[in-house]
Amino acid sequence: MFKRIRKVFTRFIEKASKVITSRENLEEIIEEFKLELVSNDVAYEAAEEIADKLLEAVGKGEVKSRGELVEKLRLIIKSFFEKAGSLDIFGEALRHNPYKLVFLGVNGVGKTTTIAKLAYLYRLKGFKPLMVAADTFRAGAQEQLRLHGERIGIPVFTGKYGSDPAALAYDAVRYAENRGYNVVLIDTAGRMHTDVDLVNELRKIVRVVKPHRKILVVDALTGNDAVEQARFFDEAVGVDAVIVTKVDAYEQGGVPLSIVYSIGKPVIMIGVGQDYKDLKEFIIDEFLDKIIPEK
Ligand SMILES: Nc1nc2c(ncn2[C@@H]2O[C@H](COP(=O)(O)OP(=O)(O)OP(=O)(O)O)[C@@H](O)[C@H]2O)c(=O)[nH]1
Ligand SMILES: [Mg+2]
Repeated sequence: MFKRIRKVFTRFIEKASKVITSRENLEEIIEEFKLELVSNDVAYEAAEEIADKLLEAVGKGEVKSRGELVEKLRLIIKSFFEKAGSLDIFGEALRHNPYKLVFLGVNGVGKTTTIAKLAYLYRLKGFKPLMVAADTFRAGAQEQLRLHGERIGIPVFTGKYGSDPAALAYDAVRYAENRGYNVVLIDTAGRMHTDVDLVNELRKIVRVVKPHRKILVVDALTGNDAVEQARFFDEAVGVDAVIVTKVDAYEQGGVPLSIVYSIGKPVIMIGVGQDYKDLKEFIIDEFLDKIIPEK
């Protein structure tokens, strides 16, 4: 997990701390660092801001030792995450009844699996979740969610293939209201994000269901594409928070940072495996500990 970006930080800190007082070749070292960040999925603008802020801090004499360099790097990156704020989807669920979440994302990123993991987590925390298979498009999608539901013992609201997903989702919310479900997790069809029909369909679901939050799911392994998807969905439908999946197999490391930087919305959870328990809260300091070596 995040091994490659950690190497980039480690190498940079080694090199830069040797010349931090003389500043000899420091600009070149920072330039090289910037390019290495970019090649590990850090969005170019984010890498540039890291480099610029670092140079500025050195120029002002704020960074004179390895320890100060490490600290400054952490602060710069942490500020990106803090700007995006946070979202507590468990705390919010206590205040709405039912709490409605719609999940967005292109095909294969892990939406359906993530919904099952999250429903599992909600139940562990004492909620009564309902999963909704509003993917009436892809063959097998309804069964797939139902199978997850059977395995974890959480009900799934299904409908007919080819039927209107917005109408299905609307019915599901009414059903949840009548049966005392307090969290409704709505799965949607994943297709190419450039698909106009999909975007219209998602907009309609959002219009009809009025979800409290729209959660985008992206696959870390797709790198820059995940960042592009985030930009696209945020503009087309609006995104409140992001869940990054397949982080267990992801070494580059830049995706969470780039998404937060690019759309200014928080990453709230990460998928770290294929089990139902493999969904973890994203904690900024833990992420920083993983990518930046100690002082
Ligand atoms: N290793 C790993 N695999 C994951 C993770 N999340 C999902 N997967 C796998 O990714 C594959 C696709 O997951 P789905 O949940 O079907 O993806 P989807 O976005 O619903 O796909 P569509 O319905 O086709 O749009 C499955 O094999 C999952 O087990 C994760 O965090 N780690
Ligand atoms: Mg799915």
